[in-house]
Amino acid sequence: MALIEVKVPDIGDFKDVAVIELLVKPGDTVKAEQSLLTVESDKASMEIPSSHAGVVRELKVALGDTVSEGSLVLLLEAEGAASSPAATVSEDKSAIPSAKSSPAATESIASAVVAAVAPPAGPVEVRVPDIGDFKDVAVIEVFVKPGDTVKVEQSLITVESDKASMEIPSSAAGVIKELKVKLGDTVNIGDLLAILEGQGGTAAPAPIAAAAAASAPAAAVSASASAPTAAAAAPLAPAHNPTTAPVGLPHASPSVRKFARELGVPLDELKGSGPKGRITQDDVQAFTRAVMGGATQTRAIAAVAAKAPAAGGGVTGGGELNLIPWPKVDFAKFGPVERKELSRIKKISGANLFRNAVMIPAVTNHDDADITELEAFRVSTNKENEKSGVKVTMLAFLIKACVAALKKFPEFNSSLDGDALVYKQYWHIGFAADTPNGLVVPVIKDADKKGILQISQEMGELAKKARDGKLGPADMSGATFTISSLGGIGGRYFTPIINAPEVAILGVCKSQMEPVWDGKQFVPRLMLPLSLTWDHRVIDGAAAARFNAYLGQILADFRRVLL
Ligand code: CAO
Repeated sequence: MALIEVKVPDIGDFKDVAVIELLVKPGDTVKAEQSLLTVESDKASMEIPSSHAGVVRELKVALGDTVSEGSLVLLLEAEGAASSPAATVSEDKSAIPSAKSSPAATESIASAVVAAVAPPAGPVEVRVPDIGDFKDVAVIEVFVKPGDTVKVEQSLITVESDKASMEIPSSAAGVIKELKVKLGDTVNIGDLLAILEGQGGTAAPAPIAAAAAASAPAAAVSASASAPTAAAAAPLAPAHNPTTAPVGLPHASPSVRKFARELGVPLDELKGSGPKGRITQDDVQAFTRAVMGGATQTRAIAAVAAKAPAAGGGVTGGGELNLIPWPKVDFAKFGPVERKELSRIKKISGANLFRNAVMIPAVTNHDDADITELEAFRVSTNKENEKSGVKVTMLAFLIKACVAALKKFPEFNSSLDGDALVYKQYWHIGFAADTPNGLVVPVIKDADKKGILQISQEMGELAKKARDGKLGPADMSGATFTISSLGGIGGRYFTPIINAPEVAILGVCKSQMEPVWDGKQFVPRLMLPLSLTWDHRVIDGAAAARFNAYLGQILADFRRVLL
């Protein structure tokens, strides 16, 4: 097998920087551009991406090592590489997509951030400096507010693309008179961030990590090491106002920040166990476990609990949720036990399910659909297509039927965004797949444009990928509605949990023959149990009942899809 040497690409003037995180281990499959490790100088941290896709054979660096451009990071067995025993391909630097450099791009971080010039007179405009290849990047943190006094190079905001996050420092010292950006805005080079009443001392406007970002566009960069500032906004922590949170930015790499945001973990409530108090992925997972196990609460949940009315009516007028602590039981006292860590998927999906169950006022409507004719059609189609190798499944019909119902009731295909509803003009349907490691939700994209055979085939491929643990983030993102089918297993009805930010989910159980009154007599019909859970902030009970009824009509007579 051909082995590829993956080396540190051109990372600007970063020299002898410490390896503070290893993001992969031998045996892991990595994609081109996937982050392999995080390095940190005293000014910034940066994730080093892989130049190739493949399987990690040997790590050549350890935590605490220092690396520079050209240092060997690991040996990779190339994906689909032609077999040539023990061949070692030395990586050509020009082939590293993230390492293309220009003279301007390789400017040193240190020189980019200082270069003091004369103090300004009167109001000073602070603009977004040259941030390399970053365009339309989102403002994800705002550290200051009008009236704050800031120093030169003090971080004002954090921006984030899909590859990196970086803090934008102030080019001048002074008092903030006006802030021109807010959370969620997108910014570009030259955009006005703030107007300061100058106090003397300005710097060349460069983000703390801009030089590094420009010289390594695919490297994720943040300047957390030197950052003074506030807390990240997190889904579980609406009470955290980033503009008023206490000073002291949580010290974590971009990937850990992203991971924490996905789980809804407020980073500012964590104590880092890494070097210099850096918050690691393990710290985020441990915090999630502690919250889920009841051993701790986020400040936001504690605040909600404190404000919630007392159980049973709250005659005291304030009250609490009165949650008692999670029971701590020494199970071994009662018999032999075995302790096993939850799988990674279970840990992540558990945190998401918990948030969705707690935060969404969800209601479930149950109904039945008569699929007698549809099942007969499915069986005969499969007989005719026996040789094609594609098995038409009931779930494929359900996906198509749901698309028709979603088109008729568009709010089921929307998401809440503050006080607005975002109606999606695309129909990507997720389906829950049971795997040995836990539940995953691959997505059939553009299901409205695909036929039953294509949907069945794609579902088969995605379900196999899911079982083999090979689904990538792209396979599991973008769903507008989800179906969870237990039809192949059994049961009558259940209450699926909505996959936020979607607003509804359909649960399906095993169909069975039932006596159905046709007005004159009972006739045997194949009935499919449907359970639709919906977000009551977006959908009303009547709409949900209509959605289920319409879905039932389509499943009973699929020709209605054409209408
Ligand atoms: N009623 C009766 N039988 C059904 C049925 C239904 N609603 N749906 C499927 N079946 C039958 C199929 O016809 C098939 O029978 P044959 O082998 O005799 O043809 C059998 O059940 C198995 O179906 P399948 O697994 O091949 O296909 P599927 O489309 O039903 O399911 C998938 C695919 C990936 C959804 C499924 O494998 C799976 O993982 N289901 C579990 C999802 C889950 O865990 N949901 C819960 C989430 S909430 O915690």
